[in-house]
Amino acid sequence: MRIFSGIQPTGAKHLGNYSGGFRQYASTQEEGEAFFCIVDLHSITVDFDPETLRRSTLDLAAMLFATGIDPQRSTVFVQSHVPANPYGAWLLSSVASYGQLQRMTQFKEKAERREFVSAGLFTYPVLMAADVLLYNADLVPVGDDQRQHIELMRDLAQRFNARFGETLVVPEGRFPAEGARIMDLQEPQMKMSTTGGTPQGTVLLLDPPEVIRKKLKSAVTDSGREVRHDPEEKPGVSNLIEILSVATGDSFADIEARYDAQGYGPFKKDVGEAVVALLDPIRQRYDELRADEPELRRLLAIGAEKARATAQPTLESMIEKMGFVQPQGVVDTAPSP
Ligand code: AQP
Repeated sequence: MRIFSGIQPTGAKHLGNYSGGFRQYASTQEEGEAFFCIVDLHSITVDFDPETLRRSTLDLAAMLFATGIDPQRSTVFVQSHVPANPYGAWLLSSVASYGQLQRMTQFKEKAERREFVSAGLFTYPVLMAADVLLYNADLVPVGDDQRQHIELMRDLAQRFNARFGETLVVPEGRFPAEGARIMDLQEPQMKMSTTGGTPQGTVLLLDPPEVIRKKLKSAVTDSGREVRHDPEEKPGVSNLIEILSVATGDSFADIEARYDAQGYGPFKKDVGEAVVALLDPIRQRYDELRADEPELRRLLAIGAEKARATAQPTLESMIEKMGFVQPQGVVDTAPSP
């Protein structure tokens, strides 16, 4: 089985990214041949700073390895190192409709929040589709916020195949049973997010333990004292139950039973400690890995080579089926005497 997922080197990664992204990458890599892509071309669809992008691309590589991706087993690469990806996106844009892209909720939400809405932000899901489809991926581990984009890429693959002949594998999304959508601790109606969340409500993977404890302690809870998973009635408490479940592996029922009638104070304290216990070793591994930049670059170069070799045949097949003429014969490029 082929597994593919991408993650943006935008901003500091948070507990939601861990739950829907990193955690799933580490577990799904056991199930087949996995590719994890640092999608830097996606990062330029919103306001960005080139120097920060350079730095955070390597930060993210270190975080992927720190959260358990094994470079011997899986391929980690940077999207811009593989020109086939944006090339494939252009080809796929011929089967993506304007109306369909307009309906993407992530686009609508992000567009609403900014004055300058780049064309890239609009066509982003087509690039995401190319990322996955060029690698013939069967499985795409992602968080809940990516459901619509997964549906779109499945649609594009099917439409391409119907129009030009069987070429692309139609992938399936894999969403975690718990923690598929971690919410902001201060505004639990909103997902925890890099660009749209509150600073106090967003637990960063590199936050020091005392900051994590403080953020969890001041998390918004709901009326009553009951620790019960009910996202409609109790969004704040339900989110904390999900977080505790992600951090410890305990079921919702076990958590509910344990804190029954104890009230929110001890519960929030334990969630804070569980998140510290989860993230502390990750932060330490991250610090070690991030300090060795030549090694990170070496691993990314190996990843890029494997990724190029995997994506190229699919791209060539798309090019061929779409009727583009390929150059033939030997072109003499030697300078004249
Ligand atoms: N709150 C979340 N709960 C669970 N999973 C989440 N993911 C993101 N937020 C949550 C998952 O993290 C993976 C990598 O996401 P990304 O960094 O590439 O960007 P994103 O999905 O746009 O999420 P962000 O980090 O919050 O950024 P913005 O603010 O730009 O929306 C994905 O699998 C995603 O589902």
